Amino acid sequence: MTGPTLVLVAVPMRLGSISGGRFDLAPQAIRDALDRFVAHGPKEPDRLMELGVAIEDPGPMDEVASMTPADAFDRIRRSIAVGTEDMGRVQADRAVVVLGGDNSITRPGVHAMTPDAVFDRVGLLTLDAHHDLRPLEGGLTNGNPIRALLEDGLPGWNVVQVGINPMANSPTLAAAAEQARIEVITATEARERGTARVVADALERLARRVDAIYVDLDIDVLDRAFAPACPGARPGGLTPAEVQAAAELCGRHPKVRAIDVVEVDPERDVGGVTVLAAASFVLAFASGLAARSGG
Ligand SMILES: [Mn+2]
Repeated sequence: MTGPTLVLVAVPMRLGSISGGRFDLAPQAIRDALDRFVAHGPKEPDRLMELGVAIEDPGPMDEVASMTPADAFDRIRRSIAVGTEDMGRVQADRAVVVLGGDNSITRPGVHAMTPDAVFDRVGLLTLDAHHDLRPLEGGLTNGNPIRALLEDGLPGWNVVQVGINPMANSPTLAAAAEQARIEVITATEARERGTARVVADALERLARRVDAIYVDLDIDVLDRAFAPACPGARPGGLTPAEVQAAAELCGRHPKVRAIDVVEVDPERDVGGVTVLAAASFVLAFASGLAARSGG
């Protein structure tokens, strides 16, 4: 057997962003940054050295950069769904890393977990400073993918949000999360209880009632000191080491089919801090995936 496969789906979506920015540049920037880690060599771009994880890269969807979230929805949904499959069947030792792009891509990403838009057995873990529950009036944006998914039929109790910053979300949005019965764990709570423990528990709780888990990793879950390229990052967020541990646990879990890495604008980065952190999360996820083999 060939071992686990990581499928890198580049989604250079940018028009979903409320604040604007070059989120379309992030897939290539993160891809390039992978070469600056020893687990991934530039001479073997299709393999994560030593981990035994093969990389498949269907190539960027350049056209998405000039499309609205509504127009790009089906294109993105299909690419992620296909990435989870080998010869038309979903495989437990395959996982998709969706290289965003802005956070609006989480909606098609979650849709890719179910062929028929029935969400009872689909779980969503967000590592994000924000609820992303803004109103839908005015269209789909990076501020409302979770609101859109609830409207689409995703049960709120299938959603766990880790890393929420209470200073970065209005009380109205916090109330909306509570009303939808979304489980919310703030960055402070995660730090106190141990972020790795919190994420492991969340994955186990979700896995008891769903067949497929999608992870939304908004890099603004990091403290702003670690994520200058994320317009939404604020002081008080998680550290790169905490998010690496979380990403590895996600990669390890057999029900996690896809993780997106979103909200990085490389033009705002300082010293490569954010892009390198994002690349390290891809590698942490891959090393978790490597541990799935033989399962
Ligand atoms: Mn977000």
